[in-house]
Amino acid sequence: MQIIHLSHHIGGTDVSGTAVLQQQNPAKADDLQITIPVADAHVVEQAVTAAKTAFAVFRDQGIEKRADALAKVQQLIVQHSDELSQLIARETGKTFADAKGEVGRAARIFGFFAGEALRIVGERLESTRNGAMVEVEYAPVGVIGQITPWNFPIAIPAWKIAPALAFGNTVVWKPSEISSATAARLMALIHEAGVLPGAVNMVLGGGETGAAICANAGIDALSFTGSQATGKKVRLAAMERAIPVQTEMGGVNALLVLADADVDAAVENALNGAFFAAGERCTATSRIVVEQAIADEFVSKLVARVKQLKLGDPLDAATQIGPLASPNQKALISRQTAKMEQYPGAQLVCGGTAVEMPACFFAPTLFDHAKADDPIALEEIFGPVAAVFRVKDYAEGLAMVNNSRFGLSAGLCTNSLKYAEHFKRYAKSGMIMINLPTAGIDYHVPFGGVGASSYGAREQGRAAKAFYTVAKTTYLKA
Ligand code: UN1
Repeated sequence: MQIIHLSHHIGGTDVSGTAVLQQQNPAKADDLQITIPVADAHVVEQAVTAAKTAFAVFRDQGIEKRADALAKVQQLIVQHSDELSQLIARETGKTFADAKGEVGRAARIFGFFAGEALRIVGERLESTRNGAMVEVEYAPVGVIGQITPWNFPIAIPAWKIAPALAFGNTVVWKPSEISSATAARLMALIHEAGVLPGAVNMVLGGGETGAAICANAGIDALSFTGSQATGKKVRLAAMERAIPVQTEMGGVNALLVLADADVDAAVENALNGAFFAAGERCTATSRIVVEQAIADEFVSKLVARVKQLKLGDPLDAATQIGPLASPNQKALISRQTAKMEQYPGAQLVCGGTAVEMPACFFAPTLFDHAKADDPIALEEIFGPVAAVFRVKDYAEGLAMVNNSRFGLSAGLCTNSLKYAEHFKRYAKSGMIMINLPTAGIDYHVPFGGVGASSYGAREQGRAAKAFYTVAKTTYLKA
């Protein structure tokens, strides 16, 4: 059994505290034990002070220095890729292969924003008043409070921390208590890369630590990815203090499969979206909406593929699906699935709560004949559980896709340009996937949803500038 004691990281140094929280390997309890201190308002205040002090220096250090430091973080992540991926697998249950992909993505995000630091483009215009000019520059916001989830334990921190730094901000970051060891390794690499001490500060803990960040008067903007309930708390705290906020939450994402689609390819898209990464992606497919004409063929092919999925130790190269991230997650997904099983209408076709699974594993579960008001249509299930909704045609399918207060990612499988164009225009969603799984996004383009899925400016790609800068308008007369 390996034991890892974690510390906060404030102003360039590790700050220890009494271990309160714990995380174990969700695949096997005797492998790894991580102990985590909890930052209270006082520790958070120290971190905010360090970030404020660093901001005064960091914003004027020059864009080349920032770019170099971000590029160095990229290089260090690549160098430590195997070690980081193993830790992610052991800490969160993500498969080693998925973790490797995520670590690579995190590295590239730092690389992308190293470039962005060098092109913070402003504008210069003539004033409407003769002889005067107007300049618009994009200045840093200040100290950004960031709260990140466990399901992408390195990529999501990367897509918040890298743009914050690229545009000259400093950071107080609280990672999830389920992925704090991975966070601590990233923090150490950021430090090793030569980023100014205090520019990124990491405070560990659970909900109360997050609340202390949100309430701290020194925080200038808040960025959050996680649950609906916590997202709402973060937004309300930001409203109270009138600071910018972005919250990325879940979705009840739908994949619409039309009768003219390549059925085998559509099955693979559904399989990937619904079950890969054990369904623990905010972009995962939980509603598979299928045109009646091909529904029997589609469901039997999908069930055959689900039954072939190999569950096992995340470190084993043959494993396709690891465990859920924690006993709490397993209890939650079990409760939600049981609710579906008891609901009249939908039929369980594979998996389900009756299948006994060791540790935090949960059987990939599929329902058929679900209806618009089934529980799975209403609330996100952050696990390997999905339902097929049968519809008579495209119009009914699109209405079913849009029958949600969420709207993060919506997929369509078709060979028809007409339907693809229509779907792109009328699906109520921030991201549209044509003949691709609903999950699996690029880092150089905007990411985010509509409705209850997302709030505030988009993340990632060049869109990140909108959140991490403030437009400053100067009127100038010589
Ligand atoms: C992906 O689908 O590749 O928490 C990423 C999440 C999202 C990221 C999805 N913010 O699952």
